[in-house]
Amino acid sequence: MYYFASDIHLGAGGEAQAKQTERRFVGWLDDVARDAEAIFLVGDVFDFWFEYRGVVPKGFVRTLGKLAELTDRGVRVVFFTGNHDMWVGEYLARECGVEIYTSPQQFCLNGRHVFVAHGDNMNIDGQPMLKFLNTVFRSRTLRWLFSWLVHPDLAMRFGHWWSGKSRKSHNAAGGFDASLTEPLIEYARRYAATHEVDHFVFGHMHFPRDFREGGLHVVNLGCWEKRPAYAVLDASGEMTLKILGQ
Ligand SMILES: [Mn+2]
Repeated sequence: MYYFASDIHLGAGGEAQAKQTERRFVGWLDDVARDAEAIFLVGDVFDFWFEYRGVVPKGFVRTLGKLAELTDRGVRVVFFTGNHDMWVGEYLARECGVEIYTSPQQFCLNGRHVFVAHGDNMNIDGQPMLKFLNTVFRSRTLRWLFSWLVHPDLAMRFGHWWSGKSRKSHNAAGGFDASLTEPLIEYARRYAATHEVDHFVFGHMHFPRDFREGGLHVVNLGCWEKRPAYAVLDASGEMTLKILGQ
């Protein structure tokens, strides 16, 4: 079995909420690890992450320990960066043994072509400002400069402020409904016209949705702040979206 989850946003909300989310997530990792060939974490696992050469953010020890334990046992964990944790460096790969991807990928799993992407920056071609910001945020040089110029405590304070602001603006823009997922479905439609894909898996929109249209299958994973959801690809190659605890 292959499992997919995204947008856990560890560290978001108050301390109590953050703890509860982490406990649920680690419990889920334990559950699915029983029969998982691989676990795909499809971006925004952390609400904010910035890594210095010798310094990583405090917290998340249960998650980091669990990931290390699973990969030590031979469970493959595939970690996609999202827009909240795009500055993940080599620490998670070295210390926790996860495979890290920073861009969309296609995998062949149980005989099916599965396209996996966090889902941010998928349609930025006609949008110069977004494209520019994307280049700035992903620049290795700027990241290096930032890490030498900005004290870690200040970087964390900035990051949490930025992350909270981005989540709030998302909420204010009409909350979460199915229409949020339309741009990614449109992307999948266009992509599938020229590529062979059986299942698309996206995160980012914080709205769980299982969309089928003819041969097109697009799964949006939702987020873990309110109603955790995940997807599972079974041995027959079928993919299903599930709500945790149901
Ligand atoms: Mn997110």
